Amino acid sequence: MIELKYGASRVEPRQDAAMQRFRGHRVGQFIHWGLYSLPAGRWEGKDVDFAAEFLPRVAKIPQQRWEALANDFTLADFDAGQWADTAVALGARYMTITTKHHDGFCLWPSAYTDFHMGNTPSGRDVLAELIEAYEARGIDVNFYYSVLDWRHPDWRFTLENDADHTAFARYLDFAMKQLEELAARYPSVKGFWFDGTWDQSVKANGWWTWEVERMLKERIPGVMVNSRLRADDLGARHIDSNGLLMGDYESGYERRLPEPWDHSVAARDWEACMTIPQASWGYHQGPWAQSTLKHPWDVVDMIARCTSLGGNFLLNFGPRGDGSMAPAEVEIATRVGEWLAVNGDAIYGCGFAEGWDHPGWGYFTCSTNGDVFAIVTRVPVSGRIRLQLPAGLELVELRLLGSASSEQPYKRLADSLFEVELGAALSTGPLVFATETCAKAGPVSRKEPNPDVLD
Ligand code: JFZ
Repeated sequence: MIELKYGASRVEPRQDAAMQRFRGHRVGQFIHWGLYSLPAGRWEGKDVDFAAEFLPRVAKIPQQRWEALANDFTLADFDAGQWADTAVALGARYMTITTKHHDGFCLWPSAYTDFHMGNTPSGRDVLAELIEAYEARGIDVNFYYSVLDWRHPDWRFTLENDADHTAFARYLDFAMKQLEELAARYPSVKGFWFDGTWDQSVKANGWWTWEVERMLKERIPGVMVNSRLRADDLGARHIDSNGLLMGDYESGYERRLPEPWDHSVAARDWEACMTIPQASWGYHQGPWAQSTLKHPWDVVDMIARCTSLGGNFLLNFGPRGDGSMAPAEVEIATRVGEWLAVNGDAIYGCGFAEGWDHPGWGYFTCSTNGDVFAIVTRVPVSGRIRLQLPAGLELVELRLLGSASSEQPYKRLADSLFEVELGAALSTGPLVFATETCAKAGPVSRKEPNPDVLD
């Protein structure tokens, strides 16, 4: 073990009530909203086929012209209740909103900059409105905060000389004050999701990331902090130089998920975040983004995969510049949420099913009571799946969630191998079977198929 002052603060995952609540959520709504939502990937009549929130950099927009967008951020169609309804429709249990993205614009009236929502025509405190609307519906709110800041004069990507060190020390002080401000103004926030911490300047100041985590936890008991905030004494990020997770959950999975058979990830808490279009977080109006929207069943597959490996899934929404949600995203949220309304027993509060080998046709998940669910997202061309039970278990019943008939026909192929005919139910999307099993009586033996259970 290397002696670290600013490494991980624990060896084992957190088990307090706030952590268990977060872990049980499994489905969250990410929201990227800011000035970039107004041009939405188009500048001077031309589509810029890159993530919409990167527009000022990619299109090299002069700073003054970017800042002038604040005058057009009128919130004509912004209704926090409607956003929260979208989260309810999705079946999300938490929401994470960009309080400040890389362009430095703040969604709250910060005392430490003029570049904020309070100086836009409406002057509304949208974070307060959102917290009220989401919490009224029982949905936790978390804050995304970009440490990287393209606008602040003291931001540095690298620290090359004394002047850089002095400026960047001022920057870290500014960001700390903003975070103290957010914690003081919105004390019911459940977590902070840090971003923009990958530059050498931040890695050289691991102490600051440690100090931010400590400060937030002191002020907001139970608060969650993602691993992306953190760097240790030696500049190692997410995982410290001793191999231990920093922060409360690992947040490195972005627009990619762990391999479905990689059970090793279940040893830690983690969260994956995902865009609805191929690659834009902010709303992008062009065909580059709009022709790549994911199908709701693809989203269900990802939710099931994350749950089966003990992780949360944070699905991103990019509301438009006028404050309205994009209808195509609301539609996808609704379809996913309808599936969760029927099949949520296999997702919420569930995790890795120990002993159940990854099946090619989908995933196994396990509730805290030990109930195991089989989620079928990749249907074999035969229309049948093979269900392999862990050694020592006997199948008592298979129940299709959302189905009127209480039992699903299956037949035994070998001792603990069963075949299930999926049949007509398939047309309704990914199927979920609740399995009921019991321990086999006597020593585990390889029996011949029992003719009584064959159809
Ligand atoms: C960052 C942002 O740049 C982006 O705009 C968005 O907010 C997203 C959630 O986070 O983008 C990243 C961050 C990390 C990786 C890739 C893109 N990564 O670790 O591979």
